Amino acid sequence: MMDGGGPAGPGEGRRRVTVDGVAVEVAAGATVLDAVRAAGADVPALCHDDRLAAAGSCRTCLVRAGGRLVAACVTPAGDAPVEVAAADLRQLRRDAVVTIVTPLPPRALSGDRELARTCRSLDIGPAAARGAGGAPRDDSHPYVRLDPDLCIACGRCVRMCADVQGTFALTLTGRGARTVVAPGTGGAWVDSDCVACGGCVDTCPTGALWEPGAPPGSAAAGTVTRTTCGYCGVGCTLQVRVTGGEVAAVLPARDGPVNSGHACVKGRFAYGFLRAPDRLTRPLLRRGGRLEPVGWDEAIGHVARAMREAVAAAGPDTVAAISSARATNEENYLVQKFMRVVIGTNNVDNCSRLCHSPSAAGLTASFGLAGGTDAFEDVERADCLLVVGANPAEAHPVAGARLLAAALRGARLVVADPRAVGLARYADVHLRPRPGTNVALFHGLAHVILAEGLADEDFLRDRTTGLAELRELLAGYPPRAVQEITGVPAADLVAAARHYGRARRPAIVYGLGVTEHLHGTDGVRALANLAILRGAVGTGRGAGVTALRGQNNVQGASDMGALPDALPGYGKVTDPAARGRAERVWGVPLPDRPGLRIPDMFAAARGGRLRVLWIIGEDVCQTDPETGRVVAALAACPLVVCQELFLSETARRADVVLPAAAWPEKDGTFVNFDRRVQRVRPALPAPGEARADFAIVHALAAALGADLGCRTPAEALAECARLTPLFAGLSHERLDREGAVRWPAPAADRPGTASLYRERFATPDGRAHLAAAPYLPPGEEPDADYPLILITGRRWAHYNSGTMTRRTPNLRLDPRDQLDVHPDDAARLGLRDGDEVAVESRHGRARLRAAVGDQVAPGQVFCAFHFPGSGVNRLTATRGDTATSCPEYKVTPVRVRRAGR
Ligand SMILES: Nc1nc2c(c(=O)[nH]1)N[C@H]1C(S)=C(S)[C@@H](COP(=O)(O)OP(=O)(O)OC[C@H]3O[C@@H](n4cnc5c(=O)[nH]c(N)nc54)[C@H](O)[C@@H]3O)O[C@H]1N2
Ligand SMILES: Nc1nc2c(c(=O)[nH]1)N[C@H]1C(S)=C(S)[C@@H](COP(=O)(O)OP(=O)(O)OC[C@H]3O[C@@H](n4cnc5c(=O)[nH]c(N)nc54)[C@H](O)[C@@H]3O)O[C@H]1N2
Ligand SMILES: [Mo]
Repeated sequence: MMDGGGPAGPGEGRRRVTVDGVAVEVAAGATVLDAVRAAGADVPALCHDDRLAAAGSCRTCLVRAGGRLVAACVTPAGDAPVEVAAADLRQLRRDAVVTIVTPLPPRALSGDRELARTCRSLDIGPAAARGAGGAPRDDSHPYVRLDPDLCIACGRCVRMCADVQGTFALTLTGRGARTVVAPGTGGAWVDSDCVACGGCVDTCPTGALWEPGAPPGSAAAGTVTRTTCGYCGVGCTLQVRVTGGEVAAVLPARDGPVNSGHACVKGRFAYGFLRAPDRLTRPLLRRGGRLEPVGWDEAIGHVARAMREAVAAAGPDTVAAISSARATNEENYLVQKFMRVVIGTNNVDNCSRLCHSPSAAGLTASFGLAGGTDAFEDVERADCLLVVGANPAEAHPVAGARLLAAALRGARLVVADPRAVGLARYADVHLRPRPGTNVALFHGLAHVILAEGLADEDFLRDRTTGLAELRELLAGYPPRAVQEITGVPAADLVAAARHYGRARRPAIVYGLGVTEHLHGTDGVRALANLAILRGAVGTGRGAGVTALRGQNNVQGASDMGALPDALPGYGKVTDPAARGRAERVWGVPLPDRPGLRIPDMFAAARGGRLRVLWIIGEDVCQTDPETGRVVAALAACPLVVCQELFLSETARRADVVLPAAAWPEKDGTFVNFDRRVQRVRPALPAPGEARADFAIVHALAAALGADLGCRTPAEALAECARLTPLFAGLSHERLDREGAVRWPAPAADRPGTASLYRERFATPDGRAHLAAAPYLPPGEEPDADYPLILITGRRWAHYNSGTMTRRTPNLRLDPRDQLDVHPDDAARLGLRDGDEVAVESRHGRARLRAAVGDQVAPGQVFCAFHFPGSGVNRLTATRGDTATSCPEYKVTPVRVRRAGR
């Protein structure tokens, strides 16, 4: 916050420094370089990047402070006056740059890179560069090119990789003036540990590292649009640069509230799908069994007619919609309003059903609201991180890198995951429970916390309920018993409980390894118990419980009421008061019976009770469980409408396909995993006749003679704000001004809420509720026929259905789905690395390639579901969480054999 300070001295926590006679104020802890820049003076600083700790190695930022010659980037700003412009200093800096430039070839000085600009500003001409060049370039990687001739060994790339990305893929090799960056593994860049976050490219001052879309020497032309990434729930702020109607580059915003100048292989590089040749650009209508291009009016008219007839013939509940967690808040708001107001049904759901619906249910029951309890900044400051059933190194790389950095700074790290995921390498304790046994594991941790007197008794007395019941239940979960159920050695369990229990500010971060189970909601609640026992939620003595939400707007889609039982802001459709609030704004009576959840929609279709199914941005035929039955449901439903970017597995089975705009083409907002509402802005137009989901919903309403109001996304968010206290203070105008606001945002003139529950919990009685749910086994156990447990999840280079990432050069980084098999199992099954394998479950079969390695435990296998050809979700079961129907994707007994035998 700015501080007026007063005339007498600098503001609190700030320092006053004179630079060449100009007085400037800098923050306490600032360097001389910060002061120089604040004064508008310019010195080169070729080994410096604000995102990194200062190195002070290149000597190009020499200035005088208090009469002494210092490197500005590593010298703390003190009271002494700073001299910059003096001729002798300029000469010293020039000499330092000339020394750096001398061994480089002359081309190093052309173009727009930091080194070339620096040379121009110091009147260093191309003749200063006397190197011959000629070292071989490395063009092996689709996104990162290395031209060693231009490397000045400043080490910025190496430090970005290590300190910001946490990957340690790069090193400096060679001697003296020939020292250059190289992959630490030796060999080609594409075979290295690089995860293509782009940090090295972004910081390189010379063009030694560059991305194919922006070669050194090219000027950064075009328009730049600031928006929010549309891949995962981290919510990175990106700058999209467009030239000639195409994306030329995507850079992470240095001031992005979540990412602070960092990105990952998806947000940063995987935009090629936007102009893929098979992008849908015209509506399609099935005629004589084939999908044929038609005009928008005909396509929309066809859908409207079918909806009208279905409602007239058999009532509004014969129509259902799956809204998209990839689409904006405003679009989700409009879809659910359409279903409730125009059709008159609550049959609307979103992908959260497959993902974090147990989080919404569990966190609401324990604490009162359906979001994570604390800000990610607070998680990063925790002194003990408990990372459970999440693989952020691959699924949320920007957050994962920050968690790793916190651990490397000294926070204790406990990882609970059956697999040796990326973070586990750095864990103080790695708990490897048998899949599906979380509830027992968490009860075991709670047992130790209580038994060793590590619980916060005052907090438990004053602000919680349920302790007596929990205490009684936990008596049955001593470490030995828990070892029996989970396979986790009792000593590890005790060690983990002590780390979490003794920390001053512990934090829990979790993912789908907690939710996608038969008892996922119980898992969330048992995990929340730990934070409650420790008083680490609602107190500032810890950063509570954070779910690493999945899709870019899965939090928002639910917040906006694209749920069969909840209105915008989570008021229940069964609650007359909540309905009344919406009815007053929307002007019609609303249906009061909860609608169908996604799996129930499919069951209704198979049973002949559904006439129109409208699927927006979800590839249910690939990503929902037991896809054979999903395909049957679509076949049984008289009209299936699919709103998509591509002819996905679902779209190609639809009767009407509506071409949609993608996130870089749209206007609106997303909500990220720590409840930040952030703006999404169009950087380029959608191709052909593709339209934003927002416009498509409006067109459909108009064809049914209805007007949904809210003509623009801004008006839609404004209307939502009028409807619900949680978002009352939100508007596009405010978000444009403030960047990001976290809900609850009760009023336009009050800040959003970073940490929840400081005064009271949002439960009816204002208390946190401990849950005493016993451990219950997963839905299926392995046996002699299906002896292995298949876990499914994510790989770093692809995103869910892969519809988008498979249409980018990410395909070269990961060309197919693989089945990870432990060496012991591979030996028993006679499998070698790279063998084609047939995988069978009690529900279906898939075909994959074996990857033998010990990331998985013996008796377990792992694969992703990013390629439709492998058919992974033919294996998984429809069965889901008893509270929310979230599928049990994480536990499927299978048998594996070499294919073709
Ligand atoms: N690259 C990439 N990033 C993504 C996505 C993607 O497809 N690709 N998808 C996005 C989406 S939609 C989501 S929801 C998130 C998901 O992000 P995550 O939740 O991190 O993803 P998963 O890999 O599905 O599962 C996490 C971990 O749960 C572990 N696990 C399985 N069973 C158990 C168990 O019984 N107990 C415990 N403790 N752990 C278990 C698995 O071994 C796995 O490592 O990622 C988002 N980000
Ligand atoms: N076996 C197994 N299966 C799983 C999981 C697992 O862990 N294991 N995880 C589950 C989870 S957590 C999730 S979230 C789901 C994800 O499953 P999906 O939601 O099906 O997957 P996505 O690839 O994220 O996106 C679906 C489609 O949305 C389209 N799309 C993208 N943006 C837009 C847009 O703005 N508008 C429109 N109309 N369409 C758009 C894309 O082209 C893509 O085809 O998968 C689930 N399936
Ligand atoms: Mo997800």
